[in-house]
Amino acid sequence: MRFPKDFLLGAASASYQVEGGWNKDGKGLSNWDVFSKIPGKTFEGTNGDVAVDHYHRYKEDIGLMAEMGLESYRFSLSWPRIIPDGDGEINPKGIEFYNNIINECLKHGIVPFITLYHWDLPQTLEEDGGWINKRTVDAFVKYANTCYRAFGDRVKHWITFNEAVVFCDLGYLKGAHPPGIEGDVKKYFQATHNVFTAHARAVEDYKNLRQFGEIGITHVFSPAFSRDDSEDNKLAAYHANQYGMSWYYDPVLKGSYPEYVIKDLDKNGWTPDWTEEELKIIELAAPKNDFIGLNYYQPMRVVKNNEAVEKRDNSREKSTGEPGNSSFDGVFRTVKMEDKKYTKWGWEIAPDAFLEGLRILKSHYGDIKLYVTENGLGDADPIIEGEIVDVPRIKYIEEHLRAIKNAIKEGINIKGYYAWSVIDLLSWLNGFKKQYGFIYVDHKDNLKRKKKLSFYWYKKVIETRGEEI
Ligand code: BGP
Repeated sequence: MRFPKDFLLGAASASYQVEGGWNKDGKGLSNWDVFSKIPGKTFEGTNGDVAVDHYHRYKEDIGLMAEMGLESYRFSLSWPRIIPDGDGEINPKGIEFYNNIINECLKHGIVPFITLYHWDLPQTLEEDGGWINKRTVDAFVKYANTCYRAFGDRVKHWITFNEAVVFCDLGYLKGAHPPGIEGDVKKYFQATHNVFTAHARAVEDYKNLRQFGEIGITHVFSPAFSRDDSEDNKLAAYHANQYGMSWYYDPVLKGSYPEYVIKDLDKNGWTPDWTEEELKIIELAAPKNDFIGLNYYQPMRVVKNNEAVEKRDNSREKSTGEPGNSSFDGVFRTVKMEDKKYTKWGWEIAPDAFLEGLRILKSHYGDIKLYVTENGLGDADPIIEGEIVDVPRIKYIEEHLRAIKNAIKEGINIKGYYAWSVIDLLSWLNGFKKQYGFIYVDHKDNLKRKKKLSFYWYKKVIETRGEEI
């Protein structure tokens, strides 16, 4: 079987992780420009000031994507590059930069797939309360509208937010992302609700403009499975899925929040400050979503937690995705299992759990269109005689593409795959050591680009539309 003709084979990046040019041409400060410079927050103090200098080398990079045969490039826009103070004047140089990127993609026949928000918030908004403050919701809707109007003639695929669970959880519960707040459950739920409201309003607005493209949101896809058959652990997994999946997928796809979580929030005094009007907006926008983007790296293996919550470790090491910590409410714990495989950074490699998760998703939400907007292997790539022989990455992507093929055969509506990442880039908390790309960047030699083995492999996959997988 080949991937269907309308299935896009692509790869992804995000502004802060590749661009650099942090203070170039009128760009405003982002929360990450500030946060990454607080000692101890990132691996060896790495930051995105230069990143991989995509800001200056985008032509070369998109040229390489074209050579690889990439059909679509998912990238994000830096909000403070476009509206430096969040909701004030538009920066023409910011618009020009993204026009250049989009036009360069189109010149090579690469479909641009835009993420509006991949975590770099204008610092002015962060200082005014960030996602807790409803000013940020209004500001986002204005920013999104600016982007539709500037680029919507050529861009027909829009993602509003990337992984709300990650920037809200790490931002307000673990303190590992901006604004660096630890353990504030009330703020965490407020931030998520404000994001869903912003998303819903941005979807409405897009549809009202009648640009005839598609719009959706990208969520982490990390279904929880009980470690074993014990009733306690199965309940723990149910709880994990309610909080980690339903809380995020329901408002977008069903237009309402899951009862199970709402009851808990009520009981604990965590209910967000929401208005009837906002809840209505969320409800009305839900059927207008064209797709949902899934970022799949690993599932969760879950057991009931019996330790005191105070013991929760929120250090940077514990915030980088490796299992082994209790949930914020102390109900469950994620665990490593002896019979599973893990990456060097401790993330489980489980293409079978991906397929299983997709089946569950379909049973909950029906035939909604899906894009896999991220999936890939973070590794320290082997270099042999100057060649980057990233065989484990090839194997990883191949296994996941196979799972997707099987899902398509079962009638699951997946329309594209975006490997994370197109090029080696800055890992938020892990510096440049944890590589994901098809294109290597030499930090010892002037950020020179080099094609990895996976580059040639993915080129062939695209050429043959995955026939050999
Ligand atoms: C996702 C983010 C990406 C990317 C990826 C890999 O959560 O959307 O931006 O960073 O994870 O994560 P890491 O770099 O921590 O390995």
